[in-house]
Amino acid sequence: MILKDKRFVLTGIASKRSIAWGIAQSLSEQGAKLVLTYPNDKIKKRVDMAAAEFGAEAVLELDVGDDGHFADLTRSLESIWPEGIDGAVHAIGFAPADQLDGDFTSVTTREGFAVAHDISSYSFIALAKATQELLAKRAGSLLTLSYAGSERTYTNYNVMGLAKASLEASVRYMAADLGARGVRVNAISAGPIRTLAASGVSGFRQILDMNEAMSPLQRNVTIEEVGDAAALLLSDLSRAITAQIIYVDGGVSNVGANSKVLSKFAD
Ligand code: NAD
Ligand code: 0WE
Repeated sequence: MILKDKRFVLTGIASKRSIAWGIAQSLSEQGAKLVLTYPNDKIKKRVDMAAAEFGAEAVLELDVGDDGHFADLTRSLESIWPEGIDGAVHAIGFAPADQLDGDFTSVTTREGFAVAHDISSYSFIALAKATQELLAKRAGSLLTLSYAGSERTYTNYNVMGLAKASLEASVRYMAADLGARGVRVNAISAGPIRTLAASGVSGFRQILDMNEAMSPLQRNVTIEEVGDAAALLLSDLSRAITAQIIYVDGGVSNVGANSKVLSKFAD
C-alpha cells in the first residue's frame, strides 16, 4: 500500500465511469483517506455512492465557478484534517456544448472561450489556492487531467484544446511556484475513455477506434489504469516528479504511423 493513511481531496466524480471514480478506487485500494466533492445537488447522489463505496471522510459541495465554495472548502478541510493534506485531485472539464460541435473558428465565442477556460483551467489554480497551506504542511501534491487535444487538433474538441493547453502551462507555473514549499504539481494526459463528458460527443467512437489502432498496446486505456498512475503521482514513490505531463495513453502520443493504420491506405 503506497498511500497508507494519506489524505486526499478528490473532485470530478459524476458517475461510476468518471476518471475520478477510477482514481478514488486506486487511492482507496492503496490505503488513502478521501474527501470527495460534488458541484450540485443533481450529482450529489453519485458522489454519496462513491463516498459509501470508498469510506470517504466527508462529501463537500464545490462548484468551481463559485469562489465562495472554495473558501468553504478550505475551512472544511482545515477542520477535518488540521494536520494538512497529502494531495488534491482536479478532474474537471467543461465547455458549453455548442463550442464542441462544428468548425472551430465559426463556433468559438467570447463567452464559450471564457467558460471553458474558467471551469477547465482557472479552477485548477483556484483549487491550489484553496489547498496550498494544507498541502505545504505535508509536502503534498496537486494532480490534474489533460488530453492530447492541448497539443494536436481533434475535430470538435475545439476551445477545450486551448483550455487544456492553458491547464498544462499552469502545471508548470504552479510547480515552479510551489516547489519551494515541497509541493509537487503534475498532470496525467489520458487517452480517450467513454465517460459522461465523452457521451454525446459526435465521432467519439471513431476517436476510440483510431486510438486503439495507433496504440503500441493495441487497445484503449481504462479509468482503473489512469487511477493507478494517479496513485503513483500522489505517492512518495514519485517524490522527484513535478511539473510533468505524464501520458497514460497506451503510447499513442509517441507513434507516427503503424501497419494497422497504414494498411488502410494500401493500394
Ligand atoms: P466526467 O463527466 O465523469 O467528469 C467531468 C467532471 O467535471 C464531472 O464530475 C462534473 O461534475 C465536473 N464539473 C463540470 N463542471 C463543474 C463545475 N462547475 N464545478 C465542479 N465540477 C464540475 O468525465 P471525465 O472524462 O472523467 O473527465 C474528467 C477529466 O478528465 C476532465 O478534465 C477531462 O477533460 C479529462 N479527460 C477526459 C478524457 C476522456 O476521454 N474521457 C481524456 C483525457 C482527459
Ligand atoms: O476533455 C474531454 C471532455 C470535454 C468536454 C465534454 C463536454 C460534453 C458535454 C467538455 N465540456 C463538455 N460539455 C458538454 O456539454 N475529453 C478529453 C473527452 C472528449 O471530448 C471530446 C473529445 C474527447 C476525446 C469532444 C470532441 C472531440 C473529442
